[in-house]
Amino acid sequence: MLKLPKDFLMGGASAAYQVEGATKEDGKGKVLWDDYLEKQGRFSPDPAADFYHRYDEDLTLAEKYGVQTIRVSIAWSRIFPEGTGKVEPRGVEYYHKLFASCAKHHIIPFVTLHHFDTPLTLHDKGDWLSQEMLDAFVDYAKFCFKEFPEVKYWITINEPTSMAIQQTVSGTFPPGTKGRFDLAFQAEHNQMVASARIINAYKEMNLGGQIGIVHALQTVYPYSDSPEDKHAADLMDAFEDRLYLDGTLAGKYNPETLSLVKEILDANNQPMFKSTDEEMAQLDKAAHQIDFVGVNNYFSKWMRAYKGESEMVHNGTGAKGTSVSRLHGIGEEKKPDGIETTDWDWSIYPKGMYDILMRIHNEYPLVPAIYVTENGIGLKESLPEGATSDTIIDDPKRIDYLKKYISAIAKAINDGANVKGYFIWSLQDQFSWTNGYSKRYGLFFVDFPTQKRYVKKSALWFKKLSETHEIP
Ligand code: BGP
Repeated sequence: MLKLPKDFLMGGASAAYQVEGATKEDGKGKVLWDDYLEKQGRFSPDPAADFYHRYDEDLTLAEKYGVQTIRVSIAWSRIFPEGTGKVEPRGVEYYHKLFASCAKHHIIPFVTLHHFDTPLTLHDKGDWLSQEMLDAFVDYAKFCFKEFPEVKYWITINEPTSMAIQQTVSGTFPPGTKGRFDLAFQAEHNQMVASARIINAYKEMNLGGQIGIVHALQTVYPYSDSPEDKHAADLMDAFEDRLYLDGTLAGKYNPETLSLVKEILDANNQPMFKSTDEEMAQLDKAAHQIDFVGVNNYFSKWMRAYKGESEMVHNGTGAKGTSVSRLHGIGEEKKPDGIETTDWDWSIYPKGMYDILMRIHNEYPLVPAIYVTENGIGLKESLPEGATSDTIIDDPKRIDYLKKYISAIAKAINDGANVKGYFIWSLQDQFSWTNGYSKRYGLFFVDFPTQKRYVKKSALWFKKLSETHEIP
């Protein structure tokens, strides 16, 4: 039986906008999503899991089921409703109460400063493309470091790539721009610079905690052994993984990575992103001080060569087999026969998790530790008729998924990767940015209309693993 190390942390993940609800309460400022979602009319971020009022209930459950650590994010616009300037004391107070509740339940908070929820005022000024946003983010981070000394683990930014690619390439995040690879690369470089400035500032403040960044990392494989398909895989990898591993964990961009990026941009007649020597010095300094990298890995990708126009169809409803992803200048996604997928077309491929952890271990030796900061499976789940508060929701697919992926992590640890913890996405069922409420990931089922919580079988499985460190 595979085992995890004794000091391995078992956790649950969340993000402010996906769990808190209460988007109009206690002086919270608007974020990029509020008006956008209202206009879209598909679903509302309220009530989410009403964590703003029910955090203690969720942390009680978490403690009971062996969750030793949680990922939460601070909603920047609860603290600075306008992004900068005036502080909202009720927002500050809320997070002090949340962290006190964590301490009461012996749960370590890993706190993300930006998880896809830019304050509207700064989004309107260009979001990650604006220098003003970068400076405001550094100020907000420093405020948090001083204000919340009870936090010992900080994450600067969640998934810079997903944010940028969805904002300006696939158009699935506000403002919904499509096909602008140049803007995505610039926004990603800017996020890495902002993250580096924050890591360097945190280290100067000498607060004794740890700090890292979280990346969405998908292992990319060629669809066939042909040189064309292999090259498409290399391009996709540069686009989604390699540039950010280089920038944040090596502190410099490998010339080969840059030439792949340039090839994508040239094919789309778009300019290369800009960087300055001073920014590169910040990246280099941060890569030598970063304490950990967070890996969010759910699925892997297979690429084949493609010469046509870009075409992306997002499966946001769970209608299996409806996703399309063909990117001009990169390639086409095509899964080999026999690869299992979820209803949202995400491949289930634990070897991809093993491969990405080993890649970081082998190719990015500066980073001292890795946490798997998100992994899990979205499923369509419902409350059985006549359910009582003791009803346990059966979720065998989740248990099977977790078993396979956590085994892949254990194997990577045995092979030398310094993976220190695992956070399931997600702690409880939450609101999903582009899927609303029907894609459930939680260890705990949330009946959204009543906000009642129900335990899933995976929570029992998780508890056993957390207590024994043996993968059941
Ligand atoms: C990650 C995000 C999370 C979460 C998760 C699941 O990219 O960091 O915020 O949403 O993916 O994605 P989805 O909700 O689209 O299924």
